[in-house]
Amino acid sequence: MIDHTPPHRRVWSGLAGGDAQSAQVGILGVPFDGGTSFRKGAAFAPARLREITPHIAPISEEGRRFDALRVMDYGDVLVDLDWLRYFTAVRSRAGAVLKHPFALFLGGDHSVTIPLFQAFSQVKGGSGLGVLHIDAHADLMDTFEGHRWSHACTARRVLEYPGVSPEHMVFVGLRSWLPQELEYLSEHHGIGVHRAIDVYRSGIQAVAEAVAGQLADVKALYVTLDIDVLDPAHAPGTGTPEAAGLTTRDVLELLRVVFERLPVQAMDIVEVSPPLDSSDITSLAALKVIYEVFGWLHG
Ligand SMILES: [Mn+2]
Repeated sequence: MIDHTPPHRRVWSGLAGGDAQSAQVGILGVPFDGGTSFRKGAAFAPARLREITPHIAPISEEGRRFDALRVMDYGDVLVDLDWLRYFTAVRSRAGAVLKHPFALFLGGDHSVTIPLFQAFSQVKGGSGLGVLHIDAHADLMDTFEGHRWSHACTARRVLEYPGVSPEHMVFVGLRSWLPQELEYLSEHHGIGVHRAIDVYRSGIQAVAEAVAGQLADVKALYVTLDIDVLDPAHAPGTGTPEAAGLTTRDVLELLRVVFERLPVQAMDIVEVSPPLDSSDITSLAALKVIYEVFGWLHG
């Protein structure tokens, strides 16, 4: 049968395919939600996000076309019930994706950032790595519910990898805490913290400037975007929603500055839970961010 589907009606709006070597963006799905503490469903995100892409044109919100951008989708790391074996596979599969100038990872719950960042740290090597953690939660627990890989431990594990110093770790959007996280932050200085209330009071532009200033000398930046940083009005489909959050516009304006000024080489979007979503609002918010990032990468 001859396929008459026009390119923009294909997965990733026709941007995928072609020569793998020359693709500017590598994509990997990590459909795992075994690290959640409350409601699950993030394992369904990579499939749902891809499924919606044929309905989005490769044009930025400002009207810039990026249909010449090439992306290479490496599919998903299929779930394995052995957690250690799974994270080992994620780390290894992420290695190839990180060879592209930009790597995009689709979670999964936030625990998947643990092996993804480990791969980032191995591939990019040395020192001078930066992390921008955009989230309602700090994820700074040493262990949670008996495990060091809970999605409440992500940032704590990331800070243990070589190459990341506390002053190159910045949080934006925090508004929910556990006592041990506050203790950790009071004992470890240098980490950047911009709470949701700071964004509300100072405005996202001021916060974005502060973030870009603090991370100005990093060699390679990893952005981890937990969709629950958004107010539940903007992203209801997530496992641990927190009221009084950021708008999708806030996140776009923050990332616009970050992508303009800093060497972002990888980003993950985690905690989108399609079964908990309403009318795909949360998946569409994630895709809005992804497609604007595509536009910025294309220049
Ligand atoms: Mn979170």
